Amino acid sequence: MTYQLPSLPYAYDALEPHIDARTLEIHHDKHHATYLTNLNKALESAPDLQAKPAEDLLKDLNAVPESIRLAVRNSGGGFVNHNFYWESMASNAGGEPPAGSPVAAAIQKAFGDFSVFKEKFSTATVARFGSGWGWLSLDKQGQLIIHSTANQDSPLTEGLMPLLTCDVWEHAYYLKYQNRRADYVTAWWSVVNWKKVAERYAAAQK
Ligand code: MN3
Repeated sequence: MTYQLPSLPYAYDALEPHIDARTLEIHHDKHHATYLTNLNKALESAPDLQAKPAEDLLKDLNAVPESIRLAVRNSGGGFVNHNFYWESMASNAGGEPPAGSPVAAAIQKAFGDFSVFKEKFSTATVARFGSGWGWLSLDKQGQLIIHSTANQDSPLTEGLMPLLTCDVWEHAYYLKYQNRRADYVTAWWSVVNWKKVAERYAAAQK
């Protein structure tokens, strides 16, 4: 069994005008698809690993043979991170977490005001040098943290539980925003799927 490319959970133009249809189409159909192809190729030599959820490979990269470990880290990370990114967004979304939800309370407790959280997340994400991702995750103690990863590295590899992500590879924004990464991140807040983040947070509490 090889891994399959999930369909986008919405139409290409669903995140307009914040994320344009052309960018979303190329990002999903070409970039995401290539990570998947390369992950499946890498695992041809380790068919027993294909039975595991791809997330599990990233949680324990040491269990992956050394000859394909870097390929799994990069292409497996690219596959899993993009699945997570698509679901972190939705049309008619953005705003703040559902009022009274546990995740809203946790953000307030960890960062103070929601606007402070937003500013810290944006700063950390925009500042990621080169290509990578901005994250809101739970650490091993169950505390909310804002961090970023390089390339296609996954928080799962660091023992963290991701709740929300923003892709800041240039392919995520260059057609519409060119070099203006900060403008893309500002626009991205308008499509954050807080309902999904709340679900992930609730699932992590069990
Ligand atoms: Mn990407």
